Amino acid sequence: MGQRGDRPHIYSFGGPAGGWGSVRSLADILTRERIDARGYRELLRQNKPQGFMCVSCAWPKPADHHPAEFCEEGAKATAWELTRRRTTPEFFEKHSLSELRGWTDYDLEQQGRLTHPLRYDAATDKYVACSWEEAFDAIGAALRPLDPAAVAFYSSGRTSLEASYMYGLMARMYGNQNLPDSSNMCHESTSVGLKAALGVPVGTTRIEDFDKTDAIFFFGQNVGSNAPRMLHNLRACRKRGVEIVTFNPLRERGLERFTDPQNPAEMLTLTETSISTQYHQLRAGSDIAAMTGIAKYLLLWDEKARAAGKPEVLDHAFLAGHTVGFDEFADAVRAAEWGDIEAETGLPRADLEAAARVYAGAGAVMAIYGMGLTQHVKGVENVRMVVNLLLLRGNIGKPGAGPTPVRGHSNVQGQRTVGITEKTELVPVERLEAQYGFTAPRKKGLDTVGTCRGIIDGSVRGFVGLGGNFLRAVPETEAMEAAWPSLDLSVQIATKLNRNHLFPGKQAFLLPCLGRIERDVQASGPQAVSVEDSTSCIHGSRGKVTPASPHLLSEPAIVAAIAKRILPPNPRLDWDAWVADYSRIRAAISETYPDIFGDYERRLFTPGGFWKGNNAAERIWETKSGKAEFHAPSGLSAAGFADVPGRFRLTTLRSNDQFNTTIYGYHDRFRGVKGTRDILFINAEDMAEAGIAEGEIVALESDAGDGRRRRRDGLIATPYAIPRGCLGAYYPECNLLMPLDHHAEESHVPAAKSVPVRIVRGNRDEGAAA
Ligand SMILES: Nc1nc2c(c(=O)[nH]1)N[C@H]1C(S)=C(S)[C@@H](COP(=O)(O)OP(=O)(O)OC[C@H]3O[C@@H](n4cnc5c(=O)[nH]c(N)nc54)[C@H](O)[C@@H]3O)O[C@H]1N2
Ligand SMILES: Nc1nc2c(c(=O)[nH]1)N[C@H]1C(S)=C(S)[C@@H](COP(=O)(O)OP(=O)(O)OC[C@H]3O[C@@H](n4cnc5c(=O)[nH]c(N)nc54)[C@H](O)[C@@H]3O)O[C@H]1N2
Ligand SMILES: [Mo]
Repeated sequence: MGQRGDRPHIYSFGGPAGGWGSVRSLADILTRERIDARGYRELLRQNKPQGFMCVSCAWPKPADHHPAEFCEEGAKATAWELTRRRTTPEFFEKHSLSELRGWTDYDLEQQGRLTHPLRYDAATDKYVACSWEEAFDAIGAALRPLDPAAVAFYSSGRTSLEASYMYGLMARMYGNQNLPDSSNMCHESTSVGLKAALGVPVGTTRIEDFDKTDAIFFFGQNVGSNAPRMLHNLRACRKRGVEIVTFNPLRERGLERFTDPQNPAEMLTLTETSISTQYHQLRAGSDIAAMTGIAKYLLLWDEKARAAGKPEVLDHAFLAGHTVGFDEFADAVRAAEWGDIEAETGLPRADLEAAARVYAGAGAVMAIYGMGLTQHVKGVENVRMVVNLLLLRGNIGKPGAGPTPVRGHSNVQGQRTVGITEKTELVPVERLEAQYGFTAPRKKGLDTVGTCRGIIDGSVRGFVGLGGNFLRAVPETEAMEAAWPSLDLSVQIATKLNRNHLFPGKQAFLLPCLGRIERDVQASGPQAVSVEDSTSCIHGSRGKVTPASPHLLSEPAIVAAIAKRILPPNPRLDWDAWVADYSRIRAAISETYPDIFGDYERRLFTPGGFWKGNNAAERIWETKSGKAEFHAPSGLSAAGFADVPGRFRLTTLRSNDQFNTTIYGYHDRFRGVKGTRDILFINAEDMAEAGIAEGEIVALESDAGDGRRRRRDGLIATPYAIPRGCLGAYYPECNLLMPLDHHAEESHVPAAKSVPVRIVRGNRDEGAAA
């Protein structure tokens, strides 16, 4: 396995995604985390009815599941939670937070599961064990006098529907909608873009659509690392001859070839399925241009066909009956110049013609996408452009077709469903008010960028984090780390130690909670929770493993305890009764959201989940116009800054050996990187032009032109198949290069996929520009 300190090693990976490499990588991590037979048994319960739902990605869990419905990444996430390592109060006696701030993300989480509630002791700069009562009382005493507008309640998308509902309700009863969440850094561009275009904030497809599709267009999602179970669906598509057209600046192995690690025959014969039938390495941030090029051909071919009396290429009946804005969109597409499209994408127009041919020839098209589209200044326009493309041939609301955003965290989509949002219009406030007898706030709350701004300018005074690693995941790392200690209160509810925990507010608590795989026993007996996957299917999840420590509380129990300290007693809301029996929380959820969660309890363990429904999938458009809406893009680039000599578009990447800020190891197998994460992926011609030698250590500096110095040193220049003018480097280590203001318009998702930077050679002091 790739450990830091192994000699950094860059090699050319010749194998497929999955395959023996995946089995080996998994075996390594199971050994390192000291997983025994019990742990292996748990893996077999993963993503099965009555089992637990994987804590890794949000890909659907099918009803007709594989004998082992997990992947390398899901198994790593399970092992990470089941580890037998422990981070105890004795550990904190030995290490001050100043010392721990010198540790890597990997080393911090590698200490294992947190075992006791901890209070920060400023005198010794250490965490010390405290009782739950002491922690809750102090948190209540600190929060009550604060202006509710000055407190943020963050949550990461792993938290269950039950805990999320309680958390959002608590914030609103406390007096704010400051509910930033990981979605604000992720698929918020989808939630905003799809909602405006189609009236639903989520994808319209379901797992069955893979059986009916004729072609898949794949934008900016790294399936092999980040949603590997989807490879099974893609492989099945390829076996039926479905075309898969991929747009990605990097050659990602999972999008090229795949061997099913759970198929012994394939493993033994080393059979591979090639995944993409076309692979277009466009420049980062140029997807609008690429789709404009495709649309140009479609419009052209349609005009010719109609003139010649041949079958039309566009679905005019659908356009007339179901859409608005087509003419403006078509005008914008016709007006775009080929020279500009080629310059922006770096692709010859023949490539876009080939992609357009596949699109025009397919009866049903799915468009699958991820962070490569959402994390740009024009991230919402990227999403709208996907919709434009699909609408041209009626590819929404019919079998085998539709937008398919691949959500990140296992319940990130579900959190929105039950009220984790800063936006009043997304919550049934009147119903909440009637249900609980209070006046809910109407003022828009803080999202992630707003919370960061508030922490930096001092207007946010209190922060509660329900999971996640906020400080590490957000942009502008240095200013954020500098400002954090001025908070009056910071509370972190977590399973493992991470960097955010090392930056305490004036008062700080680190509260250890149960993970989803663990048995959660409350007054009425063992409890289940639920999550919503990327295709809007809701699944029950039951943990069975003995908790990592007898002192852990569940997330619902922790939220309830804080709620009781900060809210006046309410005869309509018995927090203790909810914690005693989670079916009461679900009953409350179904009262607030009867259309989605009717008969919740009975349907909880439906194989494959129960579907919450999707109007756009039935061609009911709940948009302003009542139709599906085209959107003419404002320009060809999504980057949000001009190309000038020496300025690069940096795209920040996940390795195959991490889950967001959790670093499992130092081996990015598919990209051939071992022993280090200090890599700068760069085009060989760009290296030659700048005179940079392979393996040379360089730095990146922010080139945002805002006068602020941001610099990342110590990157190993590594020639890679990436377009000229683009660079790749790992998240979260490069977040310090991201300006806080560099985010998607409308959705405010930090624009992590094209960050303006310059390469700097030489050591820190010389700083000679390349
Ligand atoms: N194992 C594992 N699984 C995960 C995660 C993890 O960290 N590890 N994270 C989870 C979370 S929260 C999320 S949101 C998802 C993230 O999963 P993804 O959506 O796959 O996100 P990224 O890994 O950031 O990479 C996105 C891909 O976009 C490409 N790309 C970059 N810029 C552009 C561009 O401008 N255009 C196009 N077309 N492509 C571009 C990159 O090369 C990369 O292949 O995965 C989830 N699942
Ligand atoms: N540059 C750059 N920045 C990015 C991205 C990028 O692509 N590039 N991606 C963005 C995206 S898509 C996302 S989603 C965010 C991720 O942001 P977050 O969701 O905030 O971060 P994670 O790394 O997933 O959080 C890991 C921590 O969660 C805690 N944890 C794990 N399981 C549990 C649990 O069951 N309960 C509780 N309470 N805590 C738990 C552990 O303590 C662990 O250390 O980062 C964003 N930041
Ligand atoms: Mo995410």
